[in-house]
Amino acid sequence: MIVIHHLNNSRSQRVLWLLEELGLPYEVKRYERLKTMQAPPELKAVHPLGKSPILTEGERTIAETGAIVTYILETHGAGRLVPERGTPDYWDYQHFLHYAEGSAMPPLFLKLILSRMPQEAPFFAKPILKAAVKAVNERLLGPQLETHLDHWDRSLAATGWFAGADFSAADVMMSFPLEAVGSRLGFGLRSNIPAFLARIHARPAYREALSRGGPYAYA
Ligand SMILES: N[C@@H](CCC(=O)N[C@@H](CS)C(=O)NCC(=O)O)C(=O)O
Repeated sequence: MIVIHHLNNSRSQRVLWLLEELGLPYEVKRYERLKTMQAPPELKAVHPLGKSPILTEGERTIAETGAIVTYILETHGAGRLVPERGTPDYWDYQHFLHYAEGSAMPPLFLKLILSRMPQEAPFFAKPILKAAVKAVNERLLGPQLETHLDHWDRSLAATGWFAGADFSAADVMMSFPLEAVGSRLGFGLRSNIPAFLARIHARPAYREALSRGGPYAYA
């Protein structure tokens, strides 16, 4: 049996959604974030990195969402939710499968961490930190995020999906960065992104995954 070690309000929600889309049986083992937002230490007993998601099945333990998604598709997917190998859609699929965590999430995570720093600093350091965070946002993260958002919007323009004419696991992987931006920052005038989110949030498998995963602030 596939077991997903799932942290509340986290990117792990995507894995539950993928399993629902494929109609596969699975168990969810839920973990609650600490006040610091970190994962509880019990997750380190499952995998040394102690982050969610983690998949276990029999003797196998896999961490890292992209690897988990690939494992599920290759061992239980029977070719579903992956474009035909070698086609342009397949390479778009590969791009988004890796890009979601490799390139889209790091600036979002950095922005979140930096936004918290002034609040948590002693009062005398707050003004300096605020100015430093503002400068990093204006010079580095802001322009980078604009480039990412344009890439998402343009990629969705033709079909409404990230890899070809059909819904695929690339859409599942990309859901979290889009939801994270949607919940904190917004998309400006880029209409293809909110349309994509509305479409995935209406899918029965997405709704079912929410009921299995518990609280999720991004949907
Ligand atoms: N790139 C990794 C990121 C894993 C990750 O950072 N997961 C977060 C959940 S959103 C987590 O466990 N955070 C708690 C912590 O870092 O202690 C993946 O996609 O699996």
